[in-house]
Amino acid sequence: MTLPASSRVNLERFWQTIERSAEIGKGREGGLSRLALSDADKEIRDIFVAWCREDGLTVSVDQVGNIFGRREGQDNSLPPVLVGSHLDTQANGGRFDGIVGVLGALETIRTLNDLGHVTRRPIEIVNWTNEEGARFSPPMLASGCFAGTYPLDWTHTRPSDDGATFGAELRRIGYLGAAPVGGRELDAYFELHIEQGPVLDAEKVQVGVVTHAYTSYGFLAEFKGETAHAGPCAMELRRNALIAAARLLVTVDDLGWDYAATGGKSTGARLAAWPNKAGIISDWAQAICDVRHDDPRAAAVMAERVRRAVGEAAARAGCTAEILDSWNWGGAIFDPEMVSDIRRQAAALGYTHRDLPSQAGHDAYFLARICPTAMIFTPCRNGITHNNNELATREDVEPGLNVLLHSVVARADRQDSH
Ligand code: HGY
Ligand code: MN
Ligand code: MN
Repeated sequence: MTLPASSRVNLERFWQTIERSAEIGKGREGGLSRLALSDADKEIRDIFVAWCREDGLTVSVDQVGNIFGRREGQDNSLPPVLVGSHLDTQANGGRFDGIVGVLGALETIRTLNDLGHVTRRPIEIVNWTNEEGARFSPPMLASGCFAGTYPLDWTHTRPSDDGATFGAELRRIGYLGAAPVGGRELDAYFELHIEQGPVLDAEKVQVGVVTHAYTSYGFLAEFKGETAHAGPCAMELRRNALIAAARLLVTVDDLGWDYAATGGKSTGARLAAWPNKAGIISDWAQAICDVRHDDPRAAAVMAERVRRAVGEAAARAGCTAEILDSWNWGGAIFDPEMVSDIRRQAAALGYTHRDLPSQAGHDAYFLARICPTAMIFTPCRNGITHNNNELATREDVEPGLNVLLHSVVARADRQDSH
């Protein structure tokens, strides 16, 4: 039995889940500050688990806190179709980034329950831990571990800048699950997400068909010097770690401007130093930065220039340097067949749609390493995001929700050999 083409999600029911989420971990007016594994993250996790159970899903939590809700299919020997995103936010985050994808997956389940439609393959919905990397570096930590990129033990040792570790915080909030992390077959992964760019909103296009991802390289660099008095210490004797980190970040910014004409980006994202006080030279500093480009070769050249700049900045400031952590994602990673079907579903549903790349990182980038994966974008106001003024309306998200519903079911019901 196929899903009636006239099937649609229940937009008001979805919007109620968005509004409930928006109450938990409030940040600046209109936004959220729901950092991974915080008390607020626990609160929304508990609500999400309760919703999953109310909707008849079997809930499991893995050893890095990823939450799965499983809906059985007609043939449960077949690998599941996975649908989801993340509920954690940036420190000054919005109410929609990641959240639309998790709650959109839940609404898909609820709509199938309303219709009494049992798909051929099982469907699982998922909330990935620490997508933002705002509390624990790197970003997409738990989906990366699920995809086999990051070892489990290493993942658990990730430190936060408030003195905790990822594993201890999982345990503290009761989400250190027993389920193995990854290592199981998935039929496909879908992620619905706000575009986090201005294109769909500016062109008044309803659905973004995500063709590929900007290639990104991220770095966490640590500098070590020596504390000394800001007055008597001669310039040639100074080993100022804060200056070394600052020099790196200025070089990274210049690099972004060098590539801006071809759409390249660079970000100096974090500078921490100690003691970082007046009158004394800091002997420790950390810097986080990243470079991104639509052309993988240009991105690789930018990354190489960052690696060189780490050593040059350290030498200029009389310090030593180490890249403690680096990450790389993006490229032509999405499944062409799934991308084509999303385009087909959008057209069949009568929505305006257009192809476009993703410039922000997403958990889908790691799922794409282990199974066929695709993303669907919905508009957000002027592309504002990672900002408490991030805004999407019911009208913005409804088309993407319905394309997600029909794309997921078409994939889960397909009658090919496996
Ligand atoms: O960095 C990123 O693009 C992701 O949203 N954390
Ligand atoms: Mn996101
Ligand atoms: Mn984000």
